[in-house]
Amino acid sequence: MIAQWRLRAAFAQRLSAMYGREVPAYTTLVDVSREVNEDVLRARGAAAERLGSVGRLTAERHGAIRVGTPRELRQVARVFGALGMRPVGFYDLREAAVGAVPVVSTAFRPVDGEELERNPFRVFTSLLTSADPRFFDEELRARLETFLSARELFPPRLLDLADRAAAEGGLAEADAERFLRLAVGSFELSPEPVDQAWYAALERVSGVAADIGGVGSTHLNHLTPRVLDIDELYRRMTARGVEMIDTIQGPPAWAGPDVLLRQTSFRALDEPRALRTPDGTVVTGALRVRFGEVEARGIALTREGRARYDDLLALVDRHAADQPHTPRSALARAVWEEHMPRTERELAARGLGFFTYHTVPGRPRDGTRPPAAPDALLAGGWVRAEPIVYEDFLPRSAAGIFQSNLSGTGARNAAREGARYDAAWLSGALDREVLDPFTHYARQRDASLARVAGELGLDPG
Ligand code: OOG
Ligand code: NI
Repeated sequence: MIAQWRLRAAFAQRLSAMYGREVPAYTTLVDVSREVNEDVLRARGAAAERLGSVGRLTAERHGAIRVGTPRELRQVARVFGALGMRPVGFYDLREAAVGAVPVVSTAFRPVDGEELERNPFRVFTSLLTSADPRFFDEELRARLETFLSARELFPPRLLDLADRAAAEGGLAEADAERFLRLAVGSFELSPEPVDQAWYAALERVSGVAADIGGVGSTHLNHLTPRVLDIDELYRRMTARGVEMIDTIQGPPAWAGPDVLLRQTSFRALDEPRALRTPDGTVVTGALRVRFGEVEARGIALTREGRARYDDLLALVDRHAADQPHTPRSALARAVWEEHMPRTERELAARGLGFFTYHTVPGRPRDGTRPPAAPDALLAGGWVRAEPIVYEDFLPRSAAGIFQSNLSGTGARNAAREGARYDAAWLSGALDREVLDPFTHYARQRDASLARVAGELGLDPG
């Protein structure tokens, strides 16, 4: 029996090999990431592994895919469910301040700590919001839905195997092989000709709408390795002549603790695709939708910490509007230095970051009773705090990544009322619960505190 986590690791590895064949610049990105990680490990030693072991980091990837209908999304959930990945978080990219995109998204990922350590593979999954009248009028919506209902993204055999893997916790070897082949094959770029006029009609709304609804199958949009020093990676990729997007999304480079997620990408590249022209002939054209992205992960923030992050983003926006000639990164650094805790200790003490707490063995028992509050336990040397890594995504960064890889701006009719898509709607559409990331991190922290309380004999509550 091949357990689910092994299926997940094998799937991630095969997908990576496939994407390297399809998009050779991705291989460069993986090579440069590896070099940067080796250099950082050499320079910083064990400290470099504070947010994840080298083993985990080296294998770590996230993918991004895009689908058209709730039915397709439910099928995706079955395929990823087989790999022990559950939907976590709801991201509404339609509302993004920077360039709205007609999708709502979630991320499929392993949830508990042991599973993440075994293999943290995750997939940012977006669903086209064809019912949102700000993007699609009635006629286009009807055409879109007819087109999408006629396509089959996942072969029935794959879905059967997926259900079996989820029910039984894995698959026998031969079935595992079949499952992996069919699953990877479902995300390959199809050689089927793209209907040029239909693609162009959707492109007028958004390049993402065309990429999703203008073709007869789905494909991996990008695959993202994790790097320990994203600023250095950006410099090295640029030095190699790879054109990167203008910025690194997320928190700025600064001297304080790394939090949440920093991401950047190389620009979408022309890929040869077969196109069916309006007179029916098939020609080789080029479409530009797929890219390579890289990310650095930091400490998960609590709701309060996240609110602080969002406030600081808005503050940086205001400064940037007032000082258009100063680089945004410099403005952001100054804002962070003023408003963000500069140490992990302070991040924990102010309740802004998520940590797990661990009893310090061999602390001299000097007759005093350990205090109850985590902060006092830390200050008194009874416990140490280990950061919880942020395993999720950021809507504004995601919108920035989407947008910077689109050529046109698309069209959104702001006068119309938007269709309601929210986390509850998505749970219903998926027919499984979309987990709330904050609840999940809090649960990890609370379990560690309960353990500490037991070990130190603290009063419960
Ligand atoms: C997804 C863009 C968002 C991320 O890492 O934030 C994303 C897409 O382009 O389909 O992948
Ligand atoms: Ni991504």
